[in-house]
Amino acid sequence: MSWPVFGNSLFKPAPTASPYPEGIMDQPELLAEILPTESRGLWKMFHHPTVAGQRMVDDYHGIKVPDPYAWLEDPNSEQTKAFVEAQNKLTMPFLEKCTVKNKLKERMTELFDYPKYGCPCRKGKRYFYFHNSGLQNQYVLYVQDSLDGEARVFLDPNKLSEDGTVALTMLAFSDDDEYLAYGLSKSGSDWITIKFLKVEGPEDLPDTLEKVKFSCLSWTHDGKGVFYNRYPEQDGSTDGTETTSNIHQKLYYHVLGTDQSEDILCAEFPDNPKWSGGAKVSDDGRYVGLYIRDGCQPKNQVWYCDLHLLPNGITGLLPWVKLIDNFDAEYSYITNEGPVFTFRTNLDAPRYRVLNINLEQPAPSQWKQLIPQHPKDVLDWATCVNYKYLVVDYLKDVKDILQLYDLATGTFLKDLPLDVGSIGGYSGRKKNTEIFYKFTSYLAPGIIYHCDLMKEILEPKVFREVEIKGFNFSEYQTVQVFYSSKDGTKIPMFIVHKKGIKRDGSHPVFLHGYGGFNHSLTPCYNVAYLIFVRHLGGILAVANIRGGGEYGENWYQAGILGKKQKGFDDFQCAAEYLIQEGYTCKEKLTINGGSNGGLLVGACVNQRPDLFGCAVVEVGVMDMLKFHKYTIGHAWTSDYGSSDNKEQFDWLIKYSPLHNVKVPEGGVQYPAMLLLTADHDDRVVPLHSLKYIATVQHVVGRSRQQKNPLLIRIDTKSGHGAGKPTTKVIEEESDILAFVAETLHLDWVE
Ligand code: X98
Repeated sequence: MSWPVFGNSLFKPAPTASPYPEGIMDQPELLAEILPTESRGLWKMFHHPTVAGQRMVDDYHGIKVPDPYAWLEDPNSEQTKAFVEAQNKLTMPFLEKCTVKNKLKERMTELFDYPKYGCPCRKGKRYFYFHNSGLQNQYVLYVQDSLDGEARVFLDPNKLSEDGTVALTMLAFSDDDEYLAYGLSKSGSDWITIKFLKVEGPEDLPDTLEKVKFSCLSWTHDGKGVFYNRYPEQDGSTDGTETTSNIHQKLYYHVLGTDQSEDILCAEFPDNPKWSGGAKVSDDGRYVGLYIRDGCQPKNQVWYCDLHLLPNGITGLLPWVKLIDNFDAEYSYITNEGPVFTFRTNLDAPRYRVLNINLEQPAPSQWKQLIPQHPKDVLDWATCVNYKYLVVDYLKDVKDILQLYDLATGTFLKDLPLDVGSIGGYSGRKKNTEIFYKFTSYLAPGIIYHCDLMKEILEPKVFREVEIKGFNFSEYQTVQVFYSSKDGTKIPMFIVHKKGIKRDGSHPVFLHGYGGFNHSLTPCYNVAYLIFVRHLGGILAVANIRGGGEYGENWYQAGILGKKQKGFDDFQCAAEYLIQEGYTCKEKLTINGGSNGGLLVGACVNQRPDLFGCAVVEVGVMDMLKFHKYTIGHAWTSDYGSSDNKEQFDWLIKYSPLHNVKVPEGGVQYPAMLLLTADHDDRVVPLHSLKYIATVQHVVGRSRQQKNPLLIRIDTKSGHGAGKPTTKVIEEESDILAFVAETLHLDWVE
């Protein structure tokens, strides 16, 4: 039996020697001819390369599903390399020749060039903070002896590569603040190398830890060493270009001054290869907690070990005590007072609450609630400061609220002032008497507040405010609307636009979404969004669709697994709302998302090609039948399910972007599409985008009605997004907006 969506039309005759893109690869001179020679309009004569499919068919529960571009799953094959080259040879000149590309890049560079600061963090007698002077590829770590003292460069990742592709991705100071362990990632990969510094000096230490990924980094308070996670040796490369599944992660302890080969294995889960367990040494240094995850769901087990009960220190697998030995709920460590541990949990509380568990009376009946679940708002995070306070962040209709509570009693003490937007940074530790927090929003690059908790009157003061020259924020506004989705559910959406616009359906809209993994899209500053609004006369819309964490676990559960379509409906209804309300028309509407949001955009294009003028898919998950086979993809089955299960296969095949590409009826075109991926994306491996573009170009691109371009941009020395150097961000964002402007015929507004 074959799945009805697939006829044999996907197959071309099986290639004899090489399944290269035909035509283009055989006749390089043709390439010059088919590329646009003038900037606007000529792309309508554009031909996508035809790519040979192979007669690969997979069998899922008795259902035959063709996979003609399975050969693109090998990143190292000559065929795949040739495919990537051929696609880039089409896309890059197209993007270069877009009318407004140069203006976009120039303005993007100008607006990125402002001093950016992270929150200072007190470490012993010093303060540390991240700072980017404007266009530096990576933030630099600075140190100062007092808040108004001279700032000195402490660690500058820009010195570690010519092109800024080495990024500092994690930091952990020892309890006495004498040592620093830090993680470096190359070319955007999730793989990390951990290095060490003596803070005084600073002085580089020889210790180097490799094969580290998805790791904790936590010092024992004796300063002897750190807990971290690593994966076993694997065949082939370990640089982020491989697709090998990440399983059997283990927890190790590294003693400073020793070789990694001597590291002590502290926890492993041989019967549960997908589990991952990060360790955290408690605030008082007495215990080490093991927080075990199975996938990406907001649920974990909690094991612990009393380090005082190890007469010879850490010498092998730790004698773990299982405090929580099931995945019924999530327990995030906040702090502990002796054996009384304070957790943020969603146990019987989909909007989360704070709970005390005494290790000496661990039965659930003995657990004590410290802060109850809020009737509406989501308790997003909580942390301890000045020994006696809890700083608690709530999400209220997708905006952050910051409050202070008493740790001993759970009593509410006061609100910490915050404008309408998000917390874009926080620092403060139990043993510190002060906190810093950063406010950000679509029209606010960042205000850092400082609050000394030793003062009688707790009054946060503005510590640093960023000023952007040459942009008048007062001409713009952000509104939040609540529109109805297909089933009547009200969905929040932020809309950012110039004040006083007429709702005459004429404005270009850039509609962004994510909708998964309990992740909330709260308002934050984004230069590219601003440029779209200011110089392309556009409107930014961010829809907080189901599957995200915006209203807690219920909102998340309402848009995952068998209900994934709900999030797609929400997004399509956002588009319809924006059209109905006169913000835009479908010809001027771009949809965009990355990662799980790329899946969202891919699924929506297949389902409603008529509704959008342009679609930009960044690092998307496009093959829903095979995603779990590559790198950390197995962890996403908690959101998606897996094609290995018949019922879940039935959900996935219905919306998988790769498996639902078809020529629309009634002369409708696919919107102009730009896909983006990168060679070191080991979070969502590039094969998703490569197979999808091959399919969409073959099935849709060859149809007579399809005039809109269907392109892919494949970057090098780049990954899923984290640690991307500023140069690459500017180039990529300019390319995206150039593509949108070119394909939707948007003029530059001076
Ligand atoms: C992930 O895949 C998260 C990946 N990941 C981590 C870390 N730990 C993990 C433990 C188990 C499984 C995955 C883990 O990043 C981690 C630990 C310590 C420090 C830093 C990281 N995510 C999903 C993703 O990237 C959604 C958000 C997180 N996706 C890509 C989902 C679909 C597309």
